[in-house]
Amino acid sequence: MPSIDVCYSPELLHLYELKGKAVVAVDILRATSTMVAAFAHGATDIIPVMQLEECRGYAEQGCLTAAERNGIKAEGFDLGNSPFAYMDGNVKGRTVAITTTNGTRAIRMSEAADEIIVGAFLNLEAVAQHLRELQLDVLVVCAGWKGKFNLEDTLYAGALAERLQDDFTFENDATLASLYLYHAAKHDMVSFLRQSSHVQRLENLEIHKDIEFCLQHDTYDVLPVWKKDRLVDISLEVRKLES
Ligand code: 3SL
Repeated sequence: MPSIDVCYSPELLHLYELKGKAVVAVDILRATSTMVAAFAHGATDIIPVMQLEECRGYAEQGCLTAAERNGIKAEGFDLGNSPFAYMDGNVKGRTVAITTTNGTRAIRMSEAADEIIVGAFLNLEAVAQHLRELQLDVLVVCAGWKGKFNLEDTLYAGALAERLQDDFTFENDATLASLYLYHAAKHDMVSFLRQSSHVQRLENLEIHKDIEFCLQHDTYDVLPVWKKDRLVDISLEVRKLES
């Protein structure tokens, strides 16, 4: 049986072997939730980058550019990091280059893995089903906040562990702790997260509806996977093969 393990921060990645593994990169509030929403609303591919300047450069190649720092849309970019900004047909058929404080960093720091999948509660079952088929050991890489632990990404790791518990072994206590936290939180995640640092940060920016949206389970079946230098939605390929 393959295993599932959880890395609570990209700063801890040096403790893990990524080769031979599938990484699920997660930044529930809000980067990976927003990427999933962008694919669900027709984005063709997403280029996650670490630096603002690099991201800005993609405008010359005809990409939409998106940037967030400390929860706020960075000046001079087409889009910020709210999932609702990607829903009015504006990203359909477009490539989006995006940089965020933590989420895009977690993705790019995982490049040594055999596969990188973008996870969110919004596409939880699509990711779980893909991992059951892939049969690789899994490492959930939580984006955290500036190198530190956060609750919402840990809850996602617990939710994924719950979905996979019959088909995967738990590699260590990080997976168990995530699962126990998820059990404690899952019936009312909005309340459970009320005291958490990033929810408080976002509430100060008055984006409560983003928080509620990002905590919804199984809204979309998109499956963003890293291919060469960008993320693409491979659920489209799977659907083509099945039809
Ligand atoms: O840190 C990140 O990558 C962002 O998702 C943070 S925020 O939700 O846009 O504040």
